[in-house]
Amino acid sequence: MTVIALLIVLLSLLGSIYSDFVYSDFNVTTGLIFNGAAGTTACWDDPSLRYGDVQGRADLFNSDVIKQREETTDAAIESTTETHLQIYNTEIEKSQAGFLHRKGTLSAPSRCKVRARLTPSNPAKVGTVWFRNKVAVSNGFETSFTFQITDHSKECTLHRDQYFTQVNHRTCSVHGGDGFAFVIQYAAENSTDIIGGDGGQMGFGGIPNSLAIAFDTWQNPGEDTIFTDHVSIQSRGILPNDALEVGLLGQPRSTDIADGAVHLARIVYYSDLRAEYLNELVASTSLTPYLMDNGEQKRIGTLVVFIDDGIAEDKPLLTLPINLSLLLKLSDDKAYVGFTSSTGRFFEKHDILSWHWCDQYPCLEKEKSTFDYSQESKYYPNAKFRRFEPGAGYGGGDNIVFPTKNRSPDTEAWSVPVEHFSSSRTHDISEDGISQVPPNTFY
Ligand SMILES: [Ca+2]
Repeated sequence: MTVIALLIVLLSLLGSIYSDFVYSDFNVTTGLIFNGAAGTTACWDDPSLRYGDVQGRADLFNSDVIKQREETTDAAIESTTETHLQIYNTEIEKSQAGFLHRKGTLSAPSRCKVRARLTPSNPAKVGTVWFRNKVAVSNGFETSFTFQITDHSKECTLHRDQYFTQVNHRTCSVHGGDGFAFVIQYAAENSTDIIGGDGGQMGFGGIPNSLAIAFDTWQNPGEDTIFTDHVSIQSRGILPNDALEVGLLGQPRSTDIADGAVHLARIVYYSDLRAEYLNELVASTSLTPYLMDNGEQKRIGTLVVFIDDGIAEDKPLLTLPINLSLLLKLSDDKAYVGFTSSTGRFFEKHDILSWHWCDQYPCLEKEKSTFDYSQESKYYPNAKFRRFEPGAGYGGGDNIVFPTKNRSPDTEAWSVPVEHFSSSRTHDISEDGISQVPPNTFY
């Protein structure tokens, strides 16, 4: 047995130092903590799915019209904001499209596999979802997730003369905000209830000792340098994070985020410098303090963000050389990971459809190119999918042995309680979490 083979055996025996989990959907939320406006949704109101108070929390749809009025010496302007319906796309795009209008937006699907909805389509909401246990980050990790942004707000403006007698013109712009982020934070021990600021802060601004990979859908005037949807990396080290220019590390990169399509993102942190990705380098002088080794074991690493086709092609959207062990002050190299999002004056639904986390390299090498967009979240073949069989057992049948409080559409929850995790996962589930039927929802 070679030294390397021996090392691999030893590492596999020490498997409990690693974390590896997959949520192929969010029907079961064991291990997750939902805060603020965040919740799970099946995209329709199904009472049989209500096994926790986070289910349906973020389904809100802003049908109330928010009115604003401005008057100048020669004109009166009335604007209204509400959730846009896809059926009116053509009408707006033909004759009324105004400044900032985003073409071809989608309404949320009317049915879906249970997903995590970070914000509803409502103004000034903030939601966060954290994995309840700390996971190892500074020695390298990989995470993939699918997301979809729908139900944008629409602002329509009516321009009249100052006496309100004559309509000069009317314009409408469909464009929601503000975006969401994948966030690594160790604000404090057990800081899995933390929520950042709303609006342009995307739910992580204000969280200290954090790093965010932000998927920004709204250009904040004077702050965001890119006019279109973009991805940026935001951190102020141990200081409270900022989602605007103050917290920007490197340069943002433009990519479609809020066009209504399902997108797949993959974020990898290598614990060394990866020369093959340095063409996509976005470093700037703000990084200088973190561009160094921190002793023999903590060398400068490479944070790489891929999206959609770039994953299969191994072409990053952006690459940032950084030493996480210098940037963040962690406990045993571990931090909390999860998603944050917020809305402001304009709003949209920010949904995470699936999520895989791995800090044991190699992770998804085999699977990374098999994502099926028509199936949305089936990018991880090792994940076992739950199925719904009404009338056959728990959640649908006439078996009264099982408690009704935690009703779930899953019919085999008691026999395979951890099936939503990858087959290699053996830890990080609380003792009572494994034995409960179905597994407990932490929130
Ligand atoms: Ca922004």
